[in-house]
Amino acid sequence: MDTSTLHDGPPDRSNGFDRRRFLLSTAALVAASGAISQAGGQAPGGQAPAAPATGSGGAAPAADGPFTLDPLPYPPEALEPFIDAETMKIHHGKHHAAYVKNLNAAMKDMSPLVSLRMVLKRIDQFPADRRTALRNNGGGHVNHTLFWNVLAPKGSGGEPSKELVTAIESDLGGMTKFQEAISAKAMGQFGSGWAWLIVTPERKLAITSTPNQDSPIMQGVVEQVGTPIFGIDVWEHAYYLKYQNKRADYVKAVLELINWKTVSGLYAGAAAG
Ligand code: MN3
Repeated sequence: MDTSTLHDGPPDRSNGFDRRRFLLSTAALVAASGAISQAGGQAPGGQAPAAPATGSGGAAPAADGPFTLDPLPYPPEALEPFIDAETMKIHHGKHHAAYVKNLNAAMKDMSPLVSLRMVLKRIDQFPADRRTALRNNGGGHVNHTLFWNVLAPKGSGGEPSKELVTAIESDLGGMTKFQEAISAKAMGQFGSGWAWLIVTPERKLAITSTPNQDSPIMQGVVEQVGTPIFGIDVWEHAYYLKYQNKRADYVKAVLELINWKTVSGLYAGAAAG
């Protein structure tokens, strides 16, 4: 098990989001003793998990295999008017679900002790006939799991931690510069992809982007390796229904929805190594 980006701590259930459960599914311990499906059934501490977001795919297994599609951490309409419910339902219930289904197929017969994070980190070492499917669908799964959880309904995402504010100031030049830099990356990504806030191996914050479903954790694949703590999906499926070709308006809207509590927690974990 790769624990480089995990750290233990009390569950944070702000916004109905259980941080421990999220880390388990993001790190995607493949089958690791069924950790994902267990977490999906009952949150640690015996507290009932957040209600499934109806109509958005639920938590049902997408296919035979270790990966399941977790419900959205909020109802699909919760991000209105910035992101519309229909987009959220299709994005989560169809697009993310397809990544999970195809990921299960691509991981077939692989050791249940191999974590998805380790697979993605060493994606360049996998045989070509599996690499593409793992890269696209494994990346799609971890990227979207992060995305849902680093967003929160407007006004409920809290404030960045003191440590994160300090790092944003020292590494990125402050909050305004951060917003400008990630917006520029999101706008500059030609075609489908993601813009990211990452923690680099030197434990610095940086802004980067990846094409398609590549993740900054994919060594040997991406230009800048790091641990993503926030990302903006700039595939057209993320915004086209509401924003059509106006990607800039969508990017601006996403920046209104940052779940700073979650991003701060991810920063603390990544910065601690
Ligand atoms: Mn997407």
